[in-house]
Amino acid sequence: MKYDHLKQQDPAVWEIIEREEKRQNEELELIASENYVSPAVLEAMATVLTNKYSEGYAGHRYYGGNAVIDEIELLAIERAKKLFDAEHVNVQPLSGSPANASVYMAFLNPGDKVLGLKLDHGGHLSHGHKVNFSGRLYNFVQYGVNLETGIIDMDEVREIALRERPKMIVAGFSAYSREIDWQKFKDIADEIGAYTFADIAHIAGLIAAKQIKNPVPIFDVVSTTTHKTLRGPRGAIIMCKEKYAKQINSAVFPGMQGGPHDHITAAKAVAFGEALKPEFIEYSKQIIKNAQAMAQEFINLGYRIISGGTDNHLMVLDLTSKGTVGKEAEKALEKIGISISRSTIPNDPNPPMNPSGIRVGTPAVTTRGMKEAEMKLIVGYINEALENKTDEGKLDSLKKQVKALCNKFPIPTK
Ligand code: DSN
Repeated sequence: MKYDHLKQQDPAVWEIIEREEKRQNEELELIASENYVSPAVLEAMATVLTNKYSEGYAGHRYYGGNAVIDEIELLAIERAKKLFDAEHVNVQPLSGSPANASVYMAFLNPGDKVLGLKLDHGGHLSHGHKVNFSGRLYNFVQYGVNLETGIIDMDEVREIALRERPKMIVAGFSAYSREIDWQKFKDIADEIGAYTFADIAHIAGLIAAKQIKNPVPIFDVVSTTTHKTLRGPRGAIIMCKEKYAKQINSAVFPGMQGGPHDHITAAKAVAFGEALKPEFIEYSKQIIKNAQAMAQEFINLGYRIISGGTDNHLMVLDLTSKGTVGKEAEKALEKIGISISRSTIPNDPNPPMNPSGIRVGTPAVTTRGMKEAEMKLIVGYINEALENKTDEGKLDSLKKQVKALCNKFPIPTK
């Protein structure tokens, strides 16, 4: 990108951004929650819409001059409704955790009981971890995956739900590679009269492209970030049944947030427009094919994948049998130009800062146009780096190979 004014006025900031752009171009992004937005999404984010305050909703703002902003917000809503088959959409949440905080605020009182997936089994901090606002404000009880299969044990979910009788059940994850049985969650919730809340942040793009089942028509409320598989700007949306529209809107504003970020709303609209195109379906199919090819190659090389494979864009690798841990692996891979995130494995004996596993995902490399053959190469680089993590010469040569691969698959700029 050209940032002419920035370069001239503030070379210090410009130079840092240039270096990050270079890093992104020359390195491989395997962090499952990251992606590369299109130039159109980037352009929408850098517009004069950032100048506006628009607390409230279309037609009912607390500031004047919002007629044009109303149009962009309504367009984003209309596209999101179409994409997810949603009755009501709020496009104002600033990011995933504030979106989830708004959902809890809309349906719960502090102290209410909620059932969510444990963090070290693939859940998210905002699904009830004790250090997070969710675990501090609400009384979370947690379910996990079966330790043998690595798959969510729906019998256990039901057993806990019947015993604890939570007011809300949360389904969704940050590090889980299998399809979720939304209907089963709904059936369990119906048995006890609980609200159903799905956090589809990771898989929203795959759902929009109809490659993974959609909880929106089934669940009471669904949140998602917009920047992961959905490939939009950093932000979030909340979708719900029409009957909950008012309480969701009030929870987002004035409950949780002030003015929405209108430039980001515009970029969300652009991303939703892109996701409505047939090419996005092909992209999403390839994300999954790439993840499955990657998983198979890891298995071929003797890695244990939690749940034994993947149905989506990510997988969690247990590095125990490879004699290493998350932090060490992250460092070695950083040296060869591959970014991954450390990840806990179910019932991890190691602490979250240095857990036993890593999480890898394919949304970003798929955006670059890479396919199954490249996934095999990448797994080979990862394996060699982990097996030679103290051999600087070897790591250096791998770094060159990673860079050469990146040069063959530039980040799309058109
Ligand atoms: N930080 C995101 C992830 O990596 O999954 C979730 O918030």
